[in-house]
Amino acid sequence: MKRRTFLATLGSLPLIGLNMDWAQAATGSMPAMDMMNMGAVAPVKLAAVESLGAGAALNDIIKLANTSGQPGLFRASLIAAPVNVPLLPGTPTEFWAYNGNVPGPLIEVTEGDTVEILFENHLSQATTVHWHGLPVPAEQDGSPHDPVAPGGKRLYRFTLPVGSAGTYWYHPHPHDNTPEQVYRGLAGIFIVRAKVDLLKDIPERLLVISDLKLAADGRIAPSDANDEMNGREGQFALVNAQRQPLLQFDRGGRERWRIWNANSARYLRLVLPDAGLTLVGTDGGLLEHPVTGLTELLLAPAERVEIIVDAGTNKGRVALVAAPYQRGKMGDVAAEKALNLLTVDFSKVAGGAQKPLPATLRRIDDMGSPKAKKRIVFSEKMSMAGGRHSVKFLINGKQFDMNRIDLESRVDQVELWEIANESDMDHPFHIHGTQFQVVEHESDGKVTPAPYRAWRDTVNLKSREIVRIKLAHHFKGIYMFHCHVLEHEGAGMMGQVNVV
Ligand SMILES: [Cu+2]
Repeated sequence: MKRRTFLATLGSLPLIGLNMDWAQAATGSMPAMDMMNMGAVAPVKLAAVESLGAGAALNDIIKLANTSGQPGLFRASLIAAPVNVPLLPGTPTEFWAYNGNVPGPLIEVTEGDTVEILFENHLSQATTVHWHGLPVPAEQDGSPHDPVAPGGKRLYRFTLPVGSAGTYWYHPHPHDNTPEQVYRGLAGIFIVRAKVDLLKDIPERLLVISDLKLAADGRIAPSDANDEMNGREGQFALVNAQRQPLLQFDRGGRERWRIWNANSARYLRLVLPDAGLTLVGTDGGLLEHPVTGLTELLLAPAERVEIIVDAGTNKGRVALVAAPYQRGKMGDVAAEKALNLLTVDFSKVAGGAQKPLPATLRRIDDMGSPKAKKRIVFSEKMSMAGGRHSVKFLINGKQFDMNRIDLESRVDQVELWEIANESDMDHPFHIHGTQFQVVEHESDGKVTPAPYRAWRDTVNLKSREIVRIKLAHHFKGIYMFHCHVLEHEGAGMMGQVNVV
C-alpha cells in the first residue's frame, strides 16, 4: 500500500531541476521503499467538509487576562495541554491547545510593556513557546535550544520596545515535533499596541486562519507523504476555529481587520469581491502610507496583515475567498481550488463614502547602508540513497544541525541578506528575533524594488526568485531562520545565526 501510494505520487513529479537519483527511483527497480524515512504515513479517510457546520456568528478571540495589576507589566500563565472538542458525532477530537483554546488566547500589550508568561507543559512531548516576530532576547525566544520537558515549566520574560507595535503570534518551536504541535492546535495570537495609533478609532476584527485535517473517525489526521513533501493542507481552512463563519459587519461602515495566516503550509490569496481592500499594516505594524485599491492580497504561511475594509456599495453578503494559488507543489496533488473562508454580511450598515484615511500612518526610516552581506539559498534534493526514499529541504546545501552555527552577525549592525530560492516550490523565509525591510525582488534577472517600506519577519519566495532584505539583530545569541512551511522546517530547512 505504501509503495503503491508512493509510486503514484512519483509518477507525475516534475523531474526538471531535481536530483536525478529520483529518475532511477521512478523506474520502480528499487527495493522496497521505506516511507517511514520521511516520518510519513499513508493517507487516512478524511471527514466530509460538510461534517463541520458553517455560517455561525464569528467568534471573538478570547483574551489572556493580565494578572499583574502593575502598570507596564503583563503577567499571565499559559498551559499547553490536550483538550477534547466534540466536532463530529461520536468521538471527540483531541487537540493540543494553550489554556484549552484553539486558537490560543490573545496576549494584548502596549509597546514598552514587560511581559511575564509562566508556561507549563502538560504535553507528552518537549515543547517551547516561540514569540514569532517579537524582538526578544535569544534565551526568551522559545528556540529549540530551550525545550520545556513534559511536566516542566518556565518563565518567559521580555520587554517590548517602543516601535514594536504590530501583529504577532506564538507557537511551539521544539527541535522535533513543531509541525505536529502546531497542526494539533498550538498557536495563539499576540498584539502589541502602539502608544499613538492613528487608526485606533476604527473597530477591529481579529481573523486567525488555521488549517485542520480531520479524519473521518474524528481524530486529527497524521501527516502523510504528500503533507511531508508539499506542506500539510487539511480539508478545512478555519477562521477563529470555525468553518465559514458569518462576520456581521455591524461596527460602522469601516473595520480594521488583522489577519493571521497560522496555517502550516496553505497560502492565502485573499480576495473580497466588490469591497474596498486597503493594506495598512504588515507583521511589524503599520505601513507609512495606506496602500489602496488592492484586489487581492497574498499571505504566505506565518504572515500577518492589517487591512481596512469599507462597506462601500456592498449591501448583501460577500465571501472572503482564498483564491487558487500555484506554489509549485510536487506529485499527484489535487488541483487548487477557491476556498470560502468566511461570509461578510454588509446588510446592517449604511455604505457610502468613508472619510479618507490619514495619508501618513507613521514613520518608517530606511535602515541605512548595510555593513555586511549574507546569502541564503533554499533548495530541495530528492534521492534514493541506500534504497531509502528521502526528500531533503536545504539551506545553503545543508540540513539543520542544532550543533552547527551557520552564520555570524554583529549586534545592531545592518546587513543585506540575499535569499535565493533555487527550488521548484515557493518557500516563505522567516527569521527570529527581529523585523526586516524588503529591499527588492528579482525574478528572471528583472529587479523590482519593494513598492513601499514595511516591517516584516516573513517574506515569500516564489520558485527561482531572489529577495534582498535589510535586517539587524539587537540582542546577542543564537537565532533561527527557516522556511515557514512547517513540514519543510521540520525536515531541516532551517539555519542558525549567532549574533555577537
Ligand atoms: Cu518550504
